[in-house]
Amino acid sequence: MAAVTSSAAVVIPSFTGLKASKVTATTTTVKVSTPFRKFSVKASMKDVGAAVFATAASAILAANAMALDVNLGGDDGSLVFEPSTFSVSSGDTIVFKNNKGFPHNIVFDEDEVPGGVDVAKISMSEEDLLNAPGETYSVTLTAKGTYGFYCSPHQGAGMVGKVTVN
Ligand SMILES: [Cu+2]
Repeated sequence: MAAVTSSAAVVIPSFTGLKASKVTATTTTVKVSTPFRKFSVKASMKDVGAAVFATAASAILAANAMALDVNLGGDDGSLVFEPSTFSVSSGDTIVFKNNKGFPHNIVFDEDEVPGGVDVAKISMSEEDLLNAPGETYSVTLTAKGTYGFYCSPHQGAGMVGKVTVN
């Protein structure tokens, strides 16, 4: 009879990116009766290490994708996107959020998007409206270039915007 004692302390980054939670495995004593069993214990510890590495890599990827918040309506009630002209990186998510002066919506202008982009896939429908305070519409743009967009109820009042995807 042989006794194998092992303990492992691993730090796993959480997906919020800021806090790290520490997970400490309890000390385990495994009585191994054959060399084969001893080999399986070592293999499982190696798997734990691989899992930690994969988690850290995912956290790094998640941290690279950004989200930009755009207010729908200025704090003073003006009918604008805030900001109205901005840049994002390909793959970033833009979160449009109802602030003041709603209902609003977000429609991309088919004459002002990079070639090959289907505006129907990234726009709300002209009739769809964000009616509630804080309601959001999110869109992730990948094709590089400049996109024009507007709020259909307030386009005439100047509620238009432009985003450049780099
Ligand atoms: Cu509007």
